Amino acid sequence: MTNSSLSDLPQLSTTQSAALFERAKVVTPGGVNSPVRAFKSVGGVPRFIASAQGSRLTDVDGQTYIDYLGSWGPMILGHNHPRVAKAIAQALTHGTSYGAPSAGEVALAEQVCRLTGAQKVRFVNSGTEATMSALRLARGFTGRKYTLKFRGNYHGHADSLLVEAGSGLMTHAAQLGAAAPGSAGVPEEYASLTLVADYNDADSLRRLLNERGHELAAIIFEPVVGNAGVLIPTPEFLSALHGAQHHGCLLIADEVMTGFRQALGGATERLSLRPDLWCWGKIIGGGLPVGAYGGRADIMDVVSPLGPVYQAGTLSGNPLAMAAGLATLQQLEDTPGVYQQLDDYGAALAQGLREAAQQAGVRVVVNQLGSMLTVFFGIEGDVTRYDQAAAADTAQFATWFQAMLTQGVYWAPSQFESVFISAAHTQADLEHTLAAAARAFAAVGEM
Ligand code: KE4
Repeated sequence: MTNSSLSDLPQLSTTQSAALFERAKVVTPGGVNSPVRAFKSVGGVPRFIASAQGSRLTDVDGQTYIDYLGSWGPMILGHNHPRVAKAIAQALTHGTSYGAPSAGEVALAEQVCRLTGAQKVRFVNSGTEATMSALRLARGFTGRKYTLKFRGNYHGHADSLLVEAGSGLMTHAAQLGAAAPGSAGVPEEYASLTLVADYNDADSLRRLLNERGHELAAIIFEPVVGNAGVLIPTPEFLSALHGAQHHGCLLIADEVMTGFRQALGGATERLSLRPDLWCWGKIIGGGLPVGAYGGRADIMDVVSPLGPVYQAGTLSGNPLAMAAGLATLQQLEDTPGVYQQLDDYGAALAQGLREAAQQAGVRVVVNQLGSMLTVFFGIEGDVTRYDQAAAADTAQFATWFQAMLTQGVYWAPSQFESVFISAAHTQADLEHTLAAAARAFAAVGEM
């Protein structure tokens, strides 16, 4: 295989995407409804998507891509899975929203409790709503006001959580050369109630718990970090995390990304976690807007209308979204070996990428667990902590991303994100991806 620089790679038409992007920028900040979609850290024209099927996206210029975004996680079955599409279509014949309880909410809540070990669940409309509500609940249940998160973990955009967060904030901070990712508009009074520690630093966590554990309402964490790029927890760190419970501090597993992805029971099952509360999103809605929080009944019963912690939502438990989420979880449960298939693809992709990068003389670290994976550029050794991930070469990543995109592979458009493999990805997809990666690494090698 002759290696080629970027200039030798196919040049795709982006005429329609560019035209839509210009229109969008007139009426929407940055032309997008979520910052990372604007391609600011990787450059070029963000692709406006016309349709999606299985492992493929097709943009408005007719270009089709192997999709490793999967809508940032929800599409674990692949796009437009027939069982999910049929469930939504059937629900639609009964209307779209009632503002009153319906059977689908009960069925999905029962399914989530059965698969995760949660005793009670409350549905909301996004992962952000789930984490925001879970933290309020933890404060209300414990009567304590401080919470703790980890540098580079992202839990959505609630004010108190936009403190040294990952995902788009980390991407944006890297572009600005900022010392720590945060957001304007969050009063320091709010931020001061959120303590920040280093992920995978068990000693510092234990010290902090000994000093301030009695003040903490909760620790919230990503069981497998996706929002600094993928960081895999060490057993020692997970043990130190559970030590929080000895201080009366609740443990909140933010499984918005890992829930029903790392295993049917989420990272909790895969890593034998024992949280007091969980947060879910993405897969739980099967591509429609659903978030949820849940856990111990004695804690959940503090939520209105039973208890004094208020939380509400017009579209919570939406019948179409419940149908999509239930069909997705049922399909995952009814597909023997699906998680082994995802793990096998992830491992083969990771190893193939390492070999292709080595062949091109490009230094990368590939972190992969199950169907989540990140290629960190310009570094070597282990990447288990935020500061190691933050040192990655974002310019090399951007070159690689564009070289992959132009070869029909849609990777996550940021160095500090995970990709998401679906059950619809095939051996042919893997082979095409690795062939494209070899050419993309060659382009990086010529930078
Ligand atoms: P949403 O409010 O975006 O549904 O969920 C927030 C959230 C909470 N917790 C975790 C662990 C998450 O990963 C997320 C959202 N993930 C990002 C991707 N890194 C969503 C993509 C985006 O912001 O556009």
